[in-house]
Amino acid sequence: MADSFDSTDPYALAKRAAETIARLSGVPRHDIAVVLGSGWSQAADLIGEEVWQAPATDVEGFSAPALAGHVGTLRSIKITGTDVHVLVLGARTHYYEGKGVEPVVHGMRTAAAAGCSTVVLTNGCGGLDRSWKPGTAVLIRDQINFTGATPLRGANFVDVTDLYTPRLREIVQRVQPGTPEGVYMQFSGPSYETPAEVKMAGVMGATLVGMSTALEAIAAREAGMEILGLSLVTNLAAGISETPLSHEEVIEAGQEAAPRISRLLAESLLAIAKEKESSK
Ligand code: 8IG
Repeated sequence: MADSFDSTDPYALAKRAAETIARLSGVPRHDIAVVLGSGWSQAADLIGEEVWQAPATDVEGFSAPALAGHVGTLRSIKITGTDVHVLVLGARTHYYEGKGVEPVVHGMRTAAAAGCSTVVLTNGCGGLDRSWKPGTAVLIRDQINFTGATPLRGANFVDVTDLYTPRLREIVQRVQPGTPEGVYMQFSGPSYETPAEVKMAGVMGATLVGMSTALEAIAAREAGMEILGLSLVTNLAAGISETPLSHEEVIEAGQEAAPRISRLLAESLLAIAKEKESSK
């Protein structure tokens, strides 16, 4: 793809990406965007009927990961029994890849340009609450952007008071009553936190720590979308548990939780879709 963020208006690039998705998928407008983070990828199979899929690199502005790894897949899925079309972003560009903030939020701007009024952001992260065993799904109630970066340019005073839409959290609470809620703090990574940093995060009011989501949420709100955030706690944050963090632990917790959280996400999407249809 010849396009690069150096020479291009990121909003214009997103608009062209959305036009490409509409042309390739044959779906003129999408309604809900879903970003599948660590542990959540199986959910794509439960959402509905797949209309289209392609490697993200077929669409303007979506780059391959910095390091070797699989390219993310873009999917268009029609939620069963509804006329609601979901744009599934199967991988994200992380801030720690060092490409700057615009590639990180390109999916959000593309989703908005594709017609989406709602985005569901999922991730895998560390938890500060000991009662959240690895494998626990937590609703994001609020966030702390601790990256020092922002996707906004200039004097653009976006209101983020209710960044994670209360009504969408209520829908998930009806699907799975008693779902815990937390405050997500995005670190730049790619190292995990030190125990001292986790302690700091707790003092600041965070209960979840990770390396994604917060910058995307800001860009999503700027683009006018309402946001649902779902975190999979794959590990207790450093220093909260007695044992050091291991990547294997993270992968294992994700695999164990996958069927359960995939159902939670699919059922929540169906409930959101039905609400959308009844308010049309
Ligand atoms: I999965 O404990 C996962 N991602 N920053 N800290 C941070 N990111 C994470 C963690 C964690 N676990």
